[in-house]
Amino acid sequence: MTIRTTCPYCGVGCGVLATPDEQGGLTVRGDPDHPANRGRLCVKGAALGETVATQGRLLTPRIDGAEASWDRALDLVADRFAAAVRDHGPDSVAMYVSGQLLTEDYYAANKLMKGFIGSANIDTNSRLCMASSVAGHRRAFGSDTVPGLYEDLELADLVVLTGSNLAWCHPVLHQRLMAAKAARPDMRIVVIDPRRTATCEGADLHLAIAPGADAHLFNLLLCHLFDTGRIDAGFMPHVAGLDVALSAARRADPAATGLEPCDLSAFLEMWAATDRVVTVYSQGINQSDTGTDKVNAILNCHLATGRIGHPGMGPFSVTGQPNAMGGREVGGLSNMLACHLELENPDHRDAVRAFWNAPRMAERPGLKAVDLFRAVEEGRIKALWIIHTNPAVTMPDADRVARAIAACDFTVVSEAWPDTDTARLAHVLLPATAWGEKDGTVTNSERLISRQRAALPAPGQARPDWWAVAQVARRMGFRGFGWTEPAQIFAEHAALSGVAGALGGDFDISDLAGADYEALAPVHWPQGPAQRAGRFFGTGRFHTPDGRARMAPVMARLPDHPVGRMLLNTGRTRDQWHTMTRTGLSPRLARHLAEPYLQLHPDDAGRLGLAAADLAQVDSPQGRAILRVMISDAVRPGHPFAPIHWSGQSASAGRIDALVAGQVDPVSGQPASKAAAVTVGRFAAAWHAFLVSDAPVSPDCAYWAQSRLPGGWQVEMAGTRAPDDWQDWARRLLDLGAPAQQMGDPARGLHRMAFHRDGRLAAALFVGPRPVALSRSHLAAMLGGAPAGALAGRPRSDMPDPGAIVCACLGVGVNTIRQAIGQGCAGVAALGQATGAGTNCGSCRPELAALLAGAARLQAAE
Ligand SMILES: Nc1nc2c(c(=O)[nH]1)N[C@H]1C(S)=C(S)[C@@H](COP(=O)(O)OP(=O)(O)OC[C@H]3O[C@@H](n4cnc5c(=O)[nH]c(N)nc54)[C@H](O)[C@@H]3O)O[C@H]1N2
Ligand SMILES: Nc1nc2c(c(=O)[nH]1)N[C@H]1C(S)=C(S)[C@@H](COP(=O)(O)OP(=O)(O)OC[C@H]3O[C@@H](n4cnc5c(=O)[nH]c(N)nc54)[C@H](O)[C@@H]3O)O[C@H]1N2
Ligand code: SF4
Ligand SMILES: [Mo]
Repeated sequence: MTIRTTCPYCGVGCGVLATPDEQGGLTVRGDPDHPANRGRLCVKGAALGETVATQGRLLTPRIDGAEASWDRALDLVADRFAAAVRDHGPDSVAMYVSGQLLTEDYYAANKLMKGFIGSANIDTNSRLCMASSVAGHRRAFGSDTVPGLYEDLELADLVVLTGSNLAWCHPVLHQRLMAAKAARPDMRIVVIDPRRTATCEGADLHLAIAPGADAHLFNLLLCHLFDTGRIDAGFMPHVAGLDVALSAARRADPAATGLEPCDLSAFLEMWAATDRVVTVYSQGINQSDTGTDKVNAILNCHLATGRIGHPGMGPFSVTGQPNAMGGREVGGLSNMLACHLELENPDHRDAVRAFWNAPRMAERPGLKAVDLFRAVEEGRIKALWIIHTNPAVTMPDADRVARAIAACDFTVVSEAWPDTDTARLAHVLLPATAWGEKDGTVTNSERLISRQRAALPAPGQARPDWWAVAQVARRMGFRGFGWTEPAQIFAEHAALSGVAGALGGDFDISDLAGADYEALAPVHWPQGPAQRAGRFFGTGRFHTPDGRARMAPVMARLPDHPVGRMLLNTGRTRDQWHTMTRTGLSPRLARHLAEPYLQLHPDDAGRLGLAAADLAQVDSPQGRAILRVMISDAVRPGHPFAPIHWSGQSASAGRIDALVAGQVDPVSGQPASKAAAVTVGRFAAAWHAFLVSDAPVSPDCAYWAQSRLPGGWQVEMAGTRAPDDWQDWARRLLDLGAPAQQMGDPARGLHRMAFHRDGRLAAALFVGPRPVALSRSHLAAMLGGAPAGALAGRPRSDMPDPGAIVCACLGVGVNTIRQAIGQGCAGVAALGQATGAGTNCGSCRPELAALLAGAARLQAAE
C-alpha cells in the first residue's frame, strides 16, 4: 500500500508517496498531487528509502548506558524534573527542542513547560535558524507572519535571493523558479552572496557582497526608492516610520558593500523599477549579530513600496527545517506563548491559562539557546531534556556546549540513534520513532500544513516524541496530557488557535479542529475571504495596535573582523542534512562531497602555502578544526567557507561550530554563525592515508573522516607521527589477518595493502607522505568484488575513470561530464542525454551548468 506523507528535510515540504517493500524498506517518489512539489523530489528526498533501516537505531530506553524499561525511564525523568522544580524552582529545568519536531510533539513540549512546569525555559534550534526573521517580522508587522506563497516566486518579474543558496537548500523550490524563468525568460534573478554558489548558475546577476553588508545594501535601496520617487504614497497610511528609517538609511555606505558601482546601481534600479519583486532571504541574513536589523532593512523596502501581500511580490523568509513554521505556530521559542500569542501580554497569558486549565503559567520569557546552555554550564539548570536536535555539534561554541551538557546533573535526550555526539552525553536516552514511522503534521515555508504518515511499524520500543512528553507530564501529576493519538493534540492546538484568533491574532486554524485528521489534505492557512488568496497584508492591515506596519530604523554595521584573522563562512552542502545522522546512512548521498572541507580563495591559499587537497588547521579562540583544502575563486579572499555537516561520528575534527563564538543578535538572540574569526594554517601531517573497508573502523589518528559506500565505508586519514609497522597498524585498525597483496616503497613512506575475505576485496589501504591521489570512485566500486588490480588504485587505462561524482542519482562523475562537454554537449539537457546526469531528481543541474560555463570560459580564454 502506498502512503501519502511529507519529506522530513527542508522547509519546502514536498509531498512523498512511500511504498513499503517486503524487507522493511520503503520506495519513495514525489507526490504528483502535493502543491509544494507536484511530483518532484530533490536528491535527499529521493534517497529517503536508504535511511529507514532499523539497524543501528536506538530501540530501547537507556539509563546511564544500560537498557531500561520505559516505565523506569519515564519515572526517573518525571522524578528528577519534579525534584528540581521543587528544590530549585521552575526555572531550574529546561528543554531544548527542534524545528524538526512534528507540530503535535512541539505542542506537547511547549504546553508542559509553559503551562504546567511554569517556566519558559524551552528553546529550540530555530533560535539558530529563524529567530531573526521572527523578530524582524514582529517588529515590522506586529506578528510573526510570512506574507507570501511559493507561487509568488513564479509570478515575480524579479526574484532577489539574498543569503540563500536555494539550489542546494530548497532544491525543489529552486527548480520551480528555474521552470518559471524558462517559461518567461524576461524574469530576472539576482543572487546576493559573498560566495558564488550553485544558485548563481541560474541567475542574471550575482552580487558578491562583502560579508555582512546586506543592511548597507538594502538601506541604500531604501534611499534610492525615495530619491527616485518610488515610495508608494497610497500605501503610506498603512505604514509608520518612513522618516526615521530613511534617516538611518542615509548613513549607509556604498563602499561597505564591496560591490562595483555599476553592479550596485544596476541592482538598485532593477529593484526600484520592478513592481513584482520578491526578496527571498535565509541564513546569510538571519545568522548574524545584526540579523534582525538586516531582516528589517529588507522589509522596509517592501513596505515603502507597498510590494507585499500581492501576487508576485513580497519579502519571503524561507524556513529551513520541515516544521520550522509549525514550531512558530505552537510558540516553540522561549519568548513566545502559543499560536503566535505573546508571553509578555497578560491577556494572552490568561486566555491560554484558561484554555489549558494551566496550574502554573510561565510569566516571562525563558532563556534563549546560547544563554540556556550557559545556564547549564553554570549549574543553574538541574535537569535538561533535549529532543530531536544535536547541540553538541550545531550550537556555536560547540565544545563548550558539549562540556556543559556532560556536566549537567541530569540530561535526557530523545533520539532515534544512540551514538550522536549529544546522545553520548545523556543520562537517559529515550528511543523516538523516526520519519516513516510517525504520524503528525508539519507546516512548510508557505504556511501549508501537511500530514506526515507512518508507512512502517515502530521498531523495537521506539515511541513518538509527543508520547514521551505526555507520559512524563502525567507522571509529574499534570492533567491535560491524556492524549492517545496525535489527532487529539492537533484538534486541541487548532482549537487554541481559535482563542488566539478571537484576540486578533493571524494564526487561526480553528476550522480544522474537527477535520478528518487521517484524510487531511495539504491545507494553507489563512483560509477565508478576508485574506486575499492566502496572502497577508495586501489590504494594508497589520497586527500592530493601530493596524499600521512599522519601518524600523536600521543602522547598518559590518561584522567585527579582528586583525590578522579570516572570517569563516559556514553553511550547507547539496546532499547532506545537518549532522548527517540520516543522510549519512545513504551511500548515494555520500558520493557528492565525502569529506569536511575548507573552500579557500587562491590568493589565501598561495599566501598560506596551501595546495589543493592539503589539510588545513583552522583555529579560533573557541576551538579547532582540520579540513581538506579546496581552492576556489568562488569565495572571496579572506572569507573561506566550510560545511556544517561533520560531527564527532563522521570526522575527528570536522565540527565547524567548535570554531564559532556564541555571539548573538541582541534582539533575536540568534548566533552569528556565518562569520567566525579564525586563523588558517597547515596541518603538519607526517602521513596521509585512504582506506576502503567493508566494515566500519575507529581510526586512532589526528585526522580522519569517514563516509558510506554501497558495500562499506571510505576513510581519509592523516597523522603527525608514522607508526613503526604499517602492516601491524593496518591489521589492528581493520581487525583482519595479513594483507593478501601489498606493495610500496617504505623509504619514501609509501604503502599499499589489500585485504581479502572469501576471495573478495574486504579492504584496501593506501599510505603516502602526501595527500593520496587515486580514483576514489573506482576503489569504492571495487570493494566487495574481485580483488585483482586493487593496489593500482585507478581503473586500467582502457577503462574510463568517472572522477568525483556530480550526479548522485546516476553516479555520473566530473570526468565523464567534462568529456561529454568536450564532445560537443552544449547544454544541461544535452549533457543529460549523453550521460544521464541531471535526468533524475535534477539537484545537480546547477553544477552541470557551472561545468558548462567553466568550459565556455576556458574556451573563450584560449
Ligand atoms: N542540503 C541541505 N538543505 C538544507 C539543509 C541542510 O542541512 N542541507 N538545512 C535546512 C535548514 S535547517 C536551513 S536553515 C536552510 C538554510 O538554507 P540557506 O540559508 O540557503 O543555506 P546556508 O548554506 O546556511 O547559507 C546560505 C548562504 O548564505 C551565504 N552568506 C554568508 N554570509 C552572508 C552575508 O553576509 N550576506 C549574504 N547575502 N549571504 C551570506 C552563504 O555563503 C551561503 O551560500 O537549509 C535547509 N535545507
Ligand atoms: N556554524 C553553523 N552552525 C549552524 C548552522 C549554520 O549554518 N552554521 N545552522 C543552524 C541551523 S539553521 C540549524 S536548523 C541547526 C540544525 O542543527 P541540529 O538540529 O542540531 O541538527 P540535526 O542533525 O538535524 O539534529 C537532529 C537530531 O535529531 C535526531 N532525530 C532524527 N529523527 C528524530 C525523531 O523523530 N525524534 C527525535 N527525538 N530525534 C530524531 C537526529 O538523529 C539528529 O541527531 O544547526 C545550526 N547550526
Ligand atoms: S526540496 Fe528536497 S529536502 Fe526539501 S522537502 Fe523537497 S525533497 Fe525534501
Ligand atoms: Mo535551520
